[in-house]
Amino acid sequence: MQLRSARLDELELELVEPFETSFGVEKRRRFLLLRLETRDGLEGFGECVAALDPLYSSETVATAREMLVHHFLPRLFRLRSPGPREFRNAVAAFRGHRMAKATVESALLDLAARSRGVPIARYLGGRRRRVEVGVSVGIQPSVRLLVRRVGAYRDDGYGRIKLKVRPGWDDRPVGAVRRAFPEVTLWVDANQAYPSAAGPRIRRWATQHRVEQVEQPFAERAIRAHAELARGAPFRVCLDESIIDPVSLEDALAAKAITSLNVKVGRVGGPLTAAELARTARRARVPSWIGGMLESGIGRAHNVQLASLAPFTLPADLSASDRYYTEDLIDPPFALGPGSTLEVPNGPGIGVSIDERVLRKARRSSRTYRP
Ligand code: OSB
Ligand code: MG
Repeated sequence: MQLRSARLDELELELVEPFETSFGVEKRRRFLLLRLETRDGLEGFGECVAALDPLYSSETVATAREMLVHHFLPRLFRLRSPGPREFRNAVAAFRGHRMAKATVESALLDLAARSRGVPIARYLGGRRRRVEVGVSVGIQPSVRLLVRRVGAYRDDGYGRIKLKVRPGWDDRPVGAVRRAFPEVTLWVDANQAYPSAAGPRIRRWATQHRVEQVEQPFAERAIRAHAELARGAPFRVCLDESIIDPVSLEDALAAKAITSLNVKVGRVGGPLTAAELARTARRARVPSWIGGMLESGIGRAHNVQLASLAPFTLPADLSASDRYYTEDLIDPPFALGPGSTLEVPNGPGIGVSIDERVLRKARRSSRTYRP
């Protein structure tokens, strides 16, 4: 396989409604899309999950572009056989910038699967034809609107609800949702918003409202605080931002600070590492699931393919296209199926077709690079 070009588009998509977390409100997503083209006309896509502002992580659209253009694409163009493993090895010495690295590795994985004519799921050994999913519900203007929002998602068919929480938006809204929906599977995600000393209070309301999983309540490096919360808790303690590579996972496992692993391809530097981390967690009897970053259908198709792998046993943060965007970049869009599932697309590579019309409308800039 020989590369002909790498096109880097900057896109903007309007969210159907603002998504508020402990770190900010997002009304639209601005992101990079990498399209690799081979000499024989195959195309592979990689969506970069870095946002405009360094709030979820230190990477941004601008830092990702800088790394891609000046470091990662030049390394890619020097590979004799450009595959996901070869690329991962070629950039292993570069520190950080995992979201930018993951963009290239994902596009190469798409190409590798397409060149064999199989979906990524089959290429990696994934067996599931549908993956179980849930929905992540942002902080709302009021408790009443939150209960209404959750009710609408329940009516759509989502079986597992994840509520974004932060100090001041926890006990009361979570309790109201629990009372309105006594049987729903409830998770919460704080994106590091609590001081380590808040553990006992979190434990009290999470237990009282039968929360099944508490995700990243404390700072990325607060491994001891997460371990204290997990000890004897009637809920799982899930780590998201804390787990960025195999070493951080090994340390969290050894410290008993993690009882559920949120795997995001961008956060860990690529799909190969993402799959490896889930296998490591499974050996320690810690379940994994695929997290989301409000991806377009392209990034989501990558995630759905990966979620078909055996170690991903908990419902993913991957929802139907209409939960995120009025017009998605793929055709047909993702729709929620029976039992709160998304179908694993079975075309080659990511398995879905790009809607070039929507993509053109979303495009804010475009540059093409050649070997
Ligand atoms: O922490 O899981 C998170 C979105 C942006 C940044 C961080 C997170 C999220 C989500 C969205 O929860 C989940 C989704 O894409 O459906
Ligand atoms: Mg999270």
